[in-house]
Amino acid sequence: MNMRMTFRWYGDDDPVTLDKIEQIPCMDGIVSAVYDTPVGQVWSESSINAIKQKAAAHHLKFEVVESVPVHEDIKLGAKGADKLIDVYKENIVRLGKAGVKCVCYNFMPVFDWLRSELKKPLPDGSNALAYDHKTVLGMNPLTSELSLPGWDSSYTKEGMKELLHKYESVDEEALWKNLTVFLREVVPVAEAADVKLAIHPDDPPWSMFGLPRIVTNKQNLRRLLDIVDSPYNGLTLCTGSLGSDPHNSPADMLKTFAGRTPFVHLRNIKITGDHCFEESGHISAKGSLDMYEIVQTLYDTGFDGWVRPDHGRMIWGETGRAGYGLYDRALGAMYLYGLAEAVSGGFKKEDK
Ligand code: DNO
Repeated sequence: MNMRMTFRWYGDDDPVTLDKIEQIPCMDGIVSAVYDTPVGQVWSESSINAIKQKAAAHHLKFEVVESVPVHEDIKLGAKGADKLIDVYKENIVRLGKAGVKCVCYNFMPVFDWLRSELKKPLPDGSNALAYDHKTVLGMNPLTSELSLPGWDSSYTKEGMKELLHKYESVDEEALWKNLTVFLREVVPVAEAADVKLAIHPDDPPWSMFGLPRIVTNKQNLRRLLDIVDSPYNGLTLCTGSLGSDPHNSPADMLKTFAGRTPFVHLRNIKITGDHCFEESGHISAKGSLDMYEIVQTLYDTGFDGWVRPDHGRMIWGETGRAGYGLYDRALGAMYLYGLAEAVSGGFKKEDK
């Protein structure tokens, strides 16, 4: 197994700085993105290279981008989508030139990941992200004051209304069609640029606000990978996103889609009811997923790619970007690294 441990870094505005990330013992690199350019525009080579240089100054690689966002007009199959797909291709080419090897993206209409609570108090005095389906069903996306990292904060109320209206005519099959167009265009460019595309599942993996969601279960992941049968059309297997539906087994998916999964988000969730969960830290004992089994599967299938700890709780009084503090993610990284060391039969000096 060649499991490279990475850590998400949100750029210069991130309170979790690179010098801190560097001190987490197992870190190979950062996962980041260009944040100074609106969705649908070409990323400047200088912005891309600046991330690479800043990471290198802290002995960290920059091989994974999360995310190159897909413009809504591509997901909608709207007029002008072809031009936006060309921009996407150009970004892949530029990233490949700068040494990026994997690009994570998602195909969720309008919203990226969604939670009903950003700071749910846990019994130990920490707090975590949580999702309660009833609460979400009661939310009005036009007036919601929730703001999450990953959401496009540039929506105005009017813009959001218009966008939701446009999706009224896009059902699941239409979304599949638009994803097919996108993949058939972009995957050959990714192959030539030696950049693995890795789609992130829908989080949570069910539909809400009447919007279609299709990257949700094993059957649909298979369908997606078959659209273009290439290792460059791959998955970001997010154990927490898929695992919040008890019908999904992340370990089984890792086994089934071995060789097509360049990037894995290793996070746990605790299912607290029907379509309800909280993010209780990484270790198996605190959540519903068996993280040992998951890392064991990576080992058994000869995983060769990048992983990262994902959302952490806020502990030790830390404040900051919900889910993306330093402390609990660092604990998660060490735990995962420990599991990997154990399943692979112990640390070998040549692994250093
Ligand atoms: C949330 C993240 C997502 C993810 C995107 C990928 O914490 O896992 O925002 O980055 O969905 O495009």
